[in-house]
Amino acid sequence: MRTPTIELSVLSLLLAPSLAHGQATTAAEPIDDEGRPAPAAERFEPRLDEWWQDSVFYEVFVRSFADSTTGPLANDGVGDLRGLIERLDYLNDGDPTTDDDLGVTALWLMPITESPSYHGYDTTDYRRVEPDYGTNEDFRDLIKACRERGIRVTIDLVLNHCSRAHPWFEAAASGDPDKRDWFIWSDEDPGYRGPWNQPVWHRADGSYFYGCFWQGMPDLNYENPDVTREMLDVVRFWLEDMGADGFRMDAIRHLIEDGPRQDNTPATHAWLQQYYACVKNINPEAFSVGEIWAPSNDVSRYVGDQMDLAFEFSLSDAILTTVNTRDASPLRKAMTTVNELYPTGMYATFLRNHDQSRTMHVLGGDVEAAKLAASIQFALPGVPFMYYGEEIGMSADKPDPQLRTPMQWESGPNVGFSSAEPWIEPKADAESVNVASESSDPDSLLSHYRDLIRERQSDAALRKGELRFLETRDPRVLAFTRTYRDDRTLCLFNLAEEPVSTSIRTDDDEQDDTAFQLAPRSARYLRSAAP
Ligand SMILES: [Ca+2]
Ligand SMILES: [Ca+2]
Ligand SMILES: [Ca+2]
Repeated sequence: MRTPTIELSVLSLLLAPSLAHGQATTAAEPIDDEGRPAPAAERFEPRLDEWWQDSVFYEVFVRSFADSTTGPLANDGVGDLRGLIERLDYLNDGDPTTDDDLGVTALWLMPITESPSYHGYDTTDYRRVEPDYGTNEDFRDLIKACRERGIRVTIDLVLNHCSRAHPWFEAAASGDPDKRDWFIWSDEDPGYRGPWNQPVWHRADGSYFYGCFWQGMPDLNYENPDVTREMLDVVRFWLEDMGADGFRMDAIRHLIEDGPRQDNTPATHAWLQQYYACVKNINPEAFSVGEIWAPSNDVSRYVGDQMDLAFEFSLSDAILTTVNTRDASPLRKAMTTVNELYPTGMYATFLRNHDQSRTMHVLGGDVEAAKLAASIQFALPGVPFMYYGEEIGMSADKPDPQLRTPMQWESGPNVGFSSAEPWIEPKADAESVNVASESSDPDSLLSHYRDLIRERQSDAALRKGELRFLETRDPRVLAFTRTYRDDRTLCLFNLAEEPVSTSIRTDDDEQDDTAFQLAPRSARYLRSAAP
């Protein structure tokens, strides 16, 4: 095994005061036999007072959210930061007395830095806003507008790889000795393939470079302290100079390879521990959520000293499976595992993201099923994330660009997204599935999401409470309590398409079951004082 070459001396200026902060280092951590940190529940207590524990996040693909109506990028069929600012009142108008806004309190912007691709996951400049989206000044204006509404802003940070057209890689490929070792080279083709059997070694002029995802995205070499120093300064730049509140960390299980072992390596965990200390030293309130698309047992090892939260992919699949099969057991099984591996709430819940078929597609176009899935997600522990358009029930399947089509603001050819022809054709269901028609309909999915978000934001037990499953003796009924200090909320879900009568022992101290009548495909949150 190669030794991690992250040199503390390189980072010492950035890191030194973080030891006083208390989150940076833990001596003598439990380590598994592969040299990895133990799951977070074995190492950390819950941190329920952090701001993200009270947040609802909304994932925005800027290119498809809203085209601006004034300014240099207006009406060109491409979404931009000014367009997003114009639509912020839809997300949260900052006025607690109105309830016709969605009520989200934080954004995750998919990559916004300069890139030759439509999606932006291959940047050519880590410090410059993509010109299609605006300028760095536009980003600062977005931050200001969001602050006024109580919205935090996190951005996608893609550390693992950049664009093959990045000047760093072009210099490296041409043999520039300053940049050659910023990437990973081999004179011969090492011959092995990647974690999903993809080719990872790509030919460039007489040698081979490593690119985990594809030949257009070379991996950066995080065993080179110059790369580490540069990228930690990128982190500092976005937090300090640009005013971002944190990062959604793309593909972090792939950061540092150990030959053919290419994910979840001990060196990756060690690097991220240094990253985390650096971030908290810059700003103790700065936030990191990790994308580790892997089983819960692997994901949980990143939380607490590398990431604040990580996306719980297994749990998201289990929510949708439970709704589709009308059977509570997949969700119970996944959530029991999650409870064992993470401190309460230290993961991110979601239904689908920009890489996955949309929820409405997975649920066969059933609006009541989509409401139920959202009701389950917002009743679970963990910080909820939602992907743009999910709240109105946009439906889409792969390929990826179809998952990222224009936000459907209204009916009509350009769906209210732009006055010009959009960069990609909007989905045909925009005629009926759109913000304008659902806003005024109290039975719409959008109204349901607005209510759910307000319910959660007004109930500390739903946000922070420990979860305990209740026995229902009926697989069609999902029941659990959430308890936080003196508050308890009983959450009941009828997964079936017919009314269900059920009796549930809501507390061990009680002598008798309580009878409940549950409407078809329904959710109920019942608040009480903790016993
Ligand atoms: Ca535009
Ligand atoms: Ca409001
Ligand atoms: Ca890598």
